[in-house]
Amino acid sequence: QNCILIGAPMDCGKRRTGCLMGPDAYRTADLAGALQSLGHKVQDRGNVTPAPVDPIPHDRLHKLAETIAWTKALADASEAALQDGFPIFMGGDHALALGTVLGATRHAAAQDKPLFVLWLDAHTDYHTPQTTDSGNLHGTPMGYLAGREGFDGFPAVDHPVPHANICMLGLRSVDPAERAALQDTDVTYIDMRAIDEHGIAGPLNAFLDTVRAADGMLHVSLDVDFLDPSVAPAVGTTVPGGATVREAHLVMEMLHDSGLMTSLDLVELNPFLDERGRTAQLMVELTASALGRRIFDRPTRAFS
Ligand code: DIR
Ligand code: MN
Ligand code: MN
Ligand code: MN
Repeated sequence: QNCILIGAPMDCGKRRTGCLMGPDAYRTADLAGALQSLGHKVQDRGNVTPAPVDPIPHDRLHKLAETIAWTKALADASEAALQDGFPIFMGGDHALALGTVLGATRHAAAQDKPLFVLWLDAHTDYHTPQTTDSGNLHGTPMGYLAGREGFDGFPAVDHPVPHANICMLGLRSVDPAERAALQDTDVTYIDMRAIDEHGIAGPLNAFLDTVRAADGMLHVSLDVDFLDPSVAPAVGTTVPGGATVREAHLVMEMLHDSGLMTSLDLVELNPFLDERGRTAQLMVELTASALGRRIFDRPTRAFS
């Protein structure tokens, strides 16, 4: 693959700062080297810089103007990178997906292909600027990309991601307004209980089958808090009861085997909260699994 690393040190999607250090933590943990060792070509395009803005004072929403500027800049960077290879966005908080996935919707529309989104997160991030209680816009990208109303000032989403093309995996913190809005849609939501009951492979395979059947493109957005905080502490919004290291690797390995993933976000890493870079290191290892790292090739043999 032609891997294109893009730094997105976006830090305005929530109040607690530190995600701006994420891209350099991934560089320090040698994400590029991990991918090169798998035989990939890797180009680091450096960090995206949004246009300077005058702040828009708002009684509830945090850093609205900055978030809009990032959305525009990242959408352009994402659309351009998708023409050249496989983009990996090194965040930055999850508000960056407002832009990276918007770019992917434009690219997919130009290719005349449907876009699918796999959202690996404790949270659904399905708010609108009206429904968010926190005012933190990192809680809104899935709402925006699915075409919900109320994103005044943001670029128009001309090709919203159909709800049936969205799979959310790892959920365990859903705000009441998000829950009410999502229950009426055909989003595939796989919460932690479903994972407890069925494991990850079955539900994920079912989703990947629909992507394959539609000949779709697949954007994957990996929030650090998808993982259990005991293994990935460097995130502002820790929620106990998350995915284990092996569950997360399995997701990544299955994504690689599917051959369907066309772009990837690594979001919400806050290196300021980390213990000696361990979360950055784990995220690098997961990304390597998503790009082909294997313990052994499969299948080794039939077990039953
Ligand atoms: C949270 C979003 N529901 C909010 N949380 C996070 O602020 O509206 N998303 N951290 O990943
Ligand atoms: Mn998130
Ligand atoms: Mn989250
Ligand atoms: Mn909330």
